[in-house]
Amino acid sequence: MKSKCVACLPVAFLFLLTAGFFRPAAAQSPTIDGLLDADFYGAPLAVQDTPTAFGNATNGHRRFAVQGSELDAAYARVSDGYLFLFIAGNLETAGNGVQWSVGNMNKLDIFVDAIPGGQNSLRGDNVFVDDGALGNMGHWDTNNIGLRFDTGFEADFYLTFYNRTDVVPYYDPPQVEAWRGFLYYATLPTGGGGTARTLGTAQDPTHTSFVTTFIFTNGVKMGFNNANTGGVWGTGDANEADTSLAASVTNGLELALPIELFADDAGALNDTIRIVAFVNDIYHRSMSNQVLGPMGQTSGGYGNLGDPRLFNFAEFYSPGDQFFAAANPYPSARALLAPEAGENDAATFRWLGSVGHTYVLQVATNLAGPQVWTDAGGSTLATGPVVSVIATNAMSVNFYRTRRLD
Ligand SMILES: [Ca+2]
Ligand SMILES: [Ca+2]
Ligand SMILES: [Ca+2]
Repeated sequence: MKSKCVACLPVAFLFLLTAGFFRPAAAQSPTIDGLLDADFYGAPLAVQDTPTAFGNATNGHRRFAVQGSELDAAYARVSDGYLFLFIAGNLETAGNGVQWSVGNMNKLDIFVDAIPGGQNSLRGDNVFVDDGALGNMGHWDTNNIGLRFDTGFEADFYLTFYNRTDVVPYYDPPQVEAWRGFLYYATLPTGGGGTARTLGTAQDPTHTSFVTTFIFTNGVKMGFNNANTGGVWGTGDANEADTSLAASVTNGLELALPIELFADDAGALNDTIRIVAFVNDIYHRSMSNQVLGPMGQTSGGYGNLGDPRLFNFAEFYSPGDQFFAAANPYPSARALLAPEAGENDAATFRWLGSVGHTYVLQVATNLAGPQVWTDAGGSTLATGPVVSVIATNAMSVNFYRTRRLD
């Protein structure tokens, strides 16, 4: 196969940056189902070392975790335009007392540091999301005493997830509890404000049939398996100090998040994406001791972290880093990926794009003089972060560029 040439042109939309090499195969992706793809994710980036003071669930249902939340391990990998995130553990489901206990509506809070700037201490004027989550964790006076992260961790983005039931009509019994999951997102600009989105509401077709992969807006996908009964024990359990099972948990929350969600306005991202995750209460006002990276609490000193506005991950009582880091191979959420060679002089061109927008690949045979660009195919709607277009007759003398049409 001849080497193909790809042009680098300052078009108003995207640049082609590569210079003529082909990748052998598409990057692998995990199945987004809430079960750990160990081969894909590799070793955990953080492992829990502290028993849960928010209760130890023992019922083992795929959706409903009764009376307990724990975060056992964190896995993350950036590939194919996504940040794939797997948080092993379980999150207490707030039932309605029909089939499932009323319980607590625990919430999983996730902060992401992926671009320069951001908030090392949460401001009080961030965007309203999930009934005021950020305001409840942010500054409450001029002394800057909102939730503080470890030194150097400046959060740029926020995600929160929780699960509960709705009571819905059925025939026998006449009412059942149907599971619901909610995922929200917000930006955390250095100067406050920001924007918020509901990424998705997860809902199974019936109370006995379960969706493997929830397809949300913005290209986000979610899998959730809440059946963990292993991992860390609860505080007060006879074997509470035994955290050796945390790394073996393979159930949890799995997210495929287009990296565009973590880019700046120009599409740029840091080469390392840092993440802190912890379990909070329904109002985001009372943090558990389930944090990744872990709190390192020792026997006799177990305890929840309390009001986030008064908590500081950089203090002596929070030793080590309460975050984990994933390498990011994409300098931009608009990056060109290496094209793939096909048969008969065809080539597949791939680039990162915005889900829901339409692109076209254009070709020119000569960059000297007046440039004539023609469409190398039809328009393509981005349904995921990687846009893929096959060009036929992709001669080595051709130059390609991509254009966003909307
Ligand atoms: Ca999986
Ligand atoms: Ca940052
Ligand atoms: Ca710390």
